[in-house]
Amino acid sequence: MAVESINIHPLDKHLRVDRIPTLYCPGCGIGITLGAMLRALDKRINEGLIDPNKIVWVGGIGCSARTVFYVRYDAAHVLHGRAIAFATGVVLANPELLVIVVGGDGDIAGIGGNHFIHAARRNIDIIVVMITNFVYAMTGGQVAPTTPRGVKTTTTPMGNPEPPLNAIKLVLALNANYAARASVTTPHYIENFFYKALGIKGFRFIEVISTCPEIYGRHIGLRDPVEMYNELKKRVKYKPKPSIEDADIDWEKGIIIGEFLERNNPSYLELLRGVYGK
Ligand SMILES: Cc1ncc(C[n+]2csc(CCOP(=O)(O)OP(=O)(O)O)c2C)c(N)n1
Repeated sequence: MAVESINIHPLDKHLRVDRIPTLYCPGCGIGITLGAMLRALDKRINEGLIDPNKIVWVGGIGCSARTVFYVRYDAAHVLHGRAIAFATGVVLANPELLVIVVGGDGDIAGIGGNHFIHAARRNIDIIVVMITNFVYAMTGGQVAPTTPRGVKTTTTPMGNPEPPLNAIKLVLALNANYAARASVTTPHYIENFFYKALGIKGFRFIEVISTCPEIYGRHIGLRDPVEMYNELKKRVKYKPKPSIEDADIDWEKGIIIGEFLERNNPSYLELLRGVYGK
């Protein structure tokens, strides 16, 4: 085998390999997430369902959002919290594009929360993958809207007094077409759900529960990458048809993953065409 072929990974064609190694910490789950997403995308491209020249990735600011920096596609690295707003503009300007947003729980559900709500309400034709690590990782571990109660972070040194926001429950209350949750300990579900989302119109949301030993793990006493991965793995349970109550995230009781919502409401582009008649 020629030396060059040994160094070619099957996903290299989707990646800006010149930008690798990434900035991610050892044990971070973001690479697992991106790998699973790219495997699903690869399948859809090979099936002829998606034109690789018509894909746009959009990320705000944060470790998770930075994935868009590594993909060999048109990509926009925009203001913190504004990825969904930017993605909405992209798809309205050119409805032929497949627009994928990747971001952290702070980016999507915190500072970008209003865009998130209204994109789901309007059923905007984008896919949003939110990587939940329960903290603002890139800036050093401040409390996020998803941080569980009681957890000590750099900005809640006495323990977080606030109840967390549940992004799946929020999406279920709105007009989106798809909502699923996976975990970096179950990459095949990330791949399956993203593959499914790639074949649906309207607003599609996937939450990926991630390990973050360097920042979140430090706060909860799981600083070791293997230990944090194994502790998360123990708690994650797949359920075929999870209910809205199953969406609760409780580290002690376990975290249910699965497809919480799948429907075929008219997407925003379809609603617009209905009004403009084209
Ligand atoms: C308008 C604005 N406010 C704050 C920041 C600082 N900032 C950068 S990333 C970030 C949070 C990152 O957390 P999250 O979105 O959850 O992503 P993660 O790094 O955890 O993947 C913050 C507050 C910024 N860049 N811009």
